[in-house]
Amino acid sequence: MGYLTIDRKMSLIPPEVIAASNAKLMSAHLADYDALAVRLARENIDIEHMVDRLMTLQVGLPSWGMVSGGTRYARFPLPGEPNNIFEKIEDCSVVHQLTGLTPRVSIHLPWDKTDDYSELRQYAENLGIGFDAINSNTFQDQTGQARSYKYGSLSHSNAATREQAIQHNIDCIEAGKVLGSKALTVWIGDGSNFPGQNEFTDTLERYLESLKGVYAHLPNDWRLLIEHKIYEPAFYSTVVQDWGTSILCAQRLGEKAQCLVDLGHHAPNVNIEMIVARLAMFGKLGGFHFNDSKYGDDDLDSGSINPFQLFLVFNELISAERRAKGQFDPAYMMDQSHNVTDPIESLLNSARAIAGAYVKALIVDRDALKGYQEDNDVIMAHNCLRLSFETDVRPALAMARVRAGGAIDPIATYRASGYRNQKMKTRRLRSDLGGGIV
Ligand code: LRH
Ligand code: MN
Repeated sequence: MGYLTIDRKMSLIPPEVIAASNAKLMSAHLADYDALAVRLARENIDIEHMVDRLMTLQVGLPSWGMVSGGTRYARFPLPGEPNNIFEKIEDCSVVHQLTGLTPRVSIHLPWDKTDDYSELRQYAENLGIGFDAINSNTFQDQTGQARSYKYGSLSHSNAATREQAIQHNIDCIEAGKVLGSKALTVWIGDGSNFPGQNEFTDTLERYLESLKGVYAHLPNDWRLLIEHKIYEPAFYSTVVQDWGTSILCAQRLGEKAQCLVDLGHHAPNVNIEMIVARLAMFGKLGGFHFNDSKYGDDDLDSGSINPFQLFLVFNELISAERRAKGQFDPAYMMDQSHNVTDPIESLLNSARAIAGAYVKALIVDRDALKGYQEDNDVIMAHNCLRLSFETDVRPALAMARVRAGGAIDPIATYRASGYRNQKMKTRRLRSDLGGGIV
């Protein structure tokens, strides 16, 4: 997506803390690395090449995931959690410093609204953090807002309400241009709770008409990412309910419009990796919100419930990348809600799970797989994937982190730094216990 590499000028975890933590683990790490190198070499895989590829992987962090998340029942504050976008970016820089994998934050407006976005950009770049897709929000009403989104936003029956929602998305693009972002993610909660409440075609036509107004304001090098979701907050119908609706809208809007796949936005047991293959085949795979779920849109840590599915998604991504001969760069971002863990620790774990799925997909013997598929040798084809998934690639992940100035064991190093304890002393303790995602 043409994002510039940003050099961190200030490190919030003292490098000596990382060095001391790594020193304890280095000899075991190097022994494990050499063993994996030998194991992979037996399959003609050069581990150094894998590590080089891994060091190009970049995953955007969700600004709203830096605070203790909530459900409709309650949110339990975390002492030392951030209170504003500046503090959220501090925590993002810690995740990037320890993993080398997360150089950008995806912000949400107006949750992260600030008076001076160039000041915010400067602050973030000083900490080595850039800005990924901007997320608009027309699923909540803001104090003093002229028209309510209770019955919808971009698809609302009232033109003035739609115009208000269009203007908000345009404001998001304007803020993003100052921040150096290159994409706008549009997820709307528009839908209905009762049969008869909405006319399905009227609502989608209104949505498309509104999005045309937003699309017209996109800079040439930007993307508009359409995020579908099966249900919630609407519980009978959702205007952009599935990938089919999303791709048809993206095709209708134009080449800068693509589809974003949030792993938690599908009915249980939907074959998400096949959706990824389909969207890639038609050149409309624009990005991801990585997370995991067991029941609904649970926004749990990536790879924490169904790591095999995450691997199968990356298997399709590597296959699509080969087909696209390089013209392929979906925006990888996380979208998680950390209700009972320290968000930094969950994101450190999730970045590692995503990197693991990526490397395991890289080591799949695709020529052998193709042969078995064409020979309908079912077991051997399946085992091609199983073998890679069952390969312990952690030494390669750790080596990439070390070479990026990060930690062999990010969680242990983070805890050794006492970062959160420090923030408990300097940050205001939030008292809002109410429900809600943030
Ligand atoms: C909707 C969603 C969307 C965000 C929100 C925080 O469920 O996935 O991506 O705007 O979560
Ligand atoms: Mn999402």
